[in-house]
Amino acid sequence: MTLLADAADTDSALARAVETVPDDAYVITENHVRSVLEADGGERGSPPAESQPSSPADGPETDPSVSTGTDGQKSPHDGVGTAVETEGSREIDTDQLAVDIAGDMTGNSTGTGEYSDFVSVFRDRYERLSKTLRGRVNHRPTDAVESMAPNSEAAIVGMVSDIRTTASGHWLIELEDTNGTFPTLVMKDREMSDVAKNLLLDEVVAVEGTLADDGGILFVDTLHQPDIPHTHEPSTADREVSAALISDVHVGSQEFMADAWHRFADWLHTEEAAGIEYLLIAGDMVEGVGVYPDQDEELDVIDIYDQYERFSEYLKEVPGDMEIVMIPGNHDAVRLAEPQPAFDSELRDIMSAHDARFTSNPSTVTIEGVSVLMYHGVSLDEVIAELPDDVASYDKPHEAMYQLLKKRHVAPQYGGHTRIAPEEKDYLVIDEVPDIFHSGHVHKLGYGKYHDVLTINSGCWQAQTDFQKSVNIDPDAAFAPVVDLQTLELTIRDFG
Ligand code: D5M
Ligand code: FE
Ligand code: ZN
Repeated sequence: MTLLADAADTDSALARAVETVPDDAYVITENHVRSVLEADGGERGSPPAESQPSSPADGPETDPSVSTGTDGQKSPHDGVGTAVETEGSREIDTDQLAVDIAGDMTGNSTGTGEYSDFVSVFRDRYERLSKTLRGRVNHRPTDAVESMAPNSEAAIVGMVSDIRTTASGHWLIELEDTNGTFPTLVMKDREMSDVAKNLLLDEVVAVEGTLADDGGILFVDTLHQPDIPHTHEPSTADREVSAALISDVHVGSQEFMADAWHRFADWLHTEEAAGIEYLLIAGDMVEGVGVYPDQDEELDVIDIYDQYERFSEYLKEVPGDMEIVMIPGNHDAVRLAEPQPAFDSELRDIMSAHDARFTSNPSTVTIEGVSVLMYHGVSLDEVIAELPDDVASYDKPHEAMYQLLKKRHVAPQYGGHTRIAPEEKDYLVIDEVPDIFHSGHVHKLGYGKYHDVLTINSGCWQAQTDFQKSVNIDPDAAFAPVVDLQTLELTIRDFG
């Protein structure tokens, strides 16, 4: 209505809009009107240069409160509803695009939830994580340690099966391997108590120490996590190309920030963004239904498939030649338990416009030689809840991600808040050191480097919900972290 009212000749614009609608349409949409107005030469439009966001923030240090775009301007996204948007001042040589995906478990789910599945997934986790630890200590199986002489030196590689503090503040950690369990004690004033306080159940560690006088407990001298070696040297692209890393779009929520999204998509069409050939989306494309209690009161689109249709329309605003990779999150219409398989064929069909790639959560996506571990991030809530504030907090979500890197596992703890499906193989183990670790979920922007792994939590595109207000979560919305794949330099663009 607004578009029609503002048109130079409202009556004729209306008449032509009615003419253009297909015979099977019941309503005249914004798109029909826009196509008519555009055919008129864009009466409401501005010269292309001005339709770009005025000046998104240049970098992390820049004031993020930069205004971008102006309502009502003609923009490349005005043709939504049909094909992907390809016009704009940029063009990608699609022959040069290089994507390789590892760790996709879609179609390989074997778990039935039986006891035997838990045995095999734990065995696999233990085997793969202990491999990196075995070289660092001269370990013995727990049953062999049991029969060692009192006061001897011993080492164990095991999964944390119990952890508690004693009355005097020491850490009592029970370790489990494939042969049994053995109790160990980390003294509170020892250096490694810093590691002990950051341990979670079910992660795999190595300890070295001395057996007690009665041989029944190991006093720990050194405690190792699998961790990221300091020697890790990230790979870089051999041409000038960048990737935008986003997550938590939440289309279908009343709080989805459509205007900010339009500004982002418009900006991607500009010369300034010409090098951004990849878009990685780390889950929560849509708001979903029934994810949290009372969520329906804040839904803008009630049907889950309609939400994906709507998401797909927004995605079409992004340049058609960009390479897009998507993993699901906890609001998406795939199983909640991790690893989450990729979107099924029905959802892929809805989101098919860009020929995007769909892979499981988590997955390792290598673009132009740079490996990106994409993980939605549900376990971060648990890491933040369980570990001390100074190592993991919502204000510094990237530091909570560092903890996952140290544990070499994206969701170590079973039976807690994060739902984990036992599979034959533990897809949640971080086998290879990634060059970039990309998560979302907590709706907070945070980034940093841990042993040269660029770690990014990409915030969200959803303004504060009632729930978030009630628990004082202040989301970082409408930021787009952009990584230069040749230098691994990060720039944060603000479209809010
Ligand atoms: O969750 C975004 C963030 O907010 C994540 O840290 C969980 C938290 N959150 C949001 N809504 C709820 C409810 N209702 N209960 C508990 N925690 C919540 P996301 O799942 O990405 O929307
Ligand atoms: Fe989310
Ligand atoms: Zn989420």
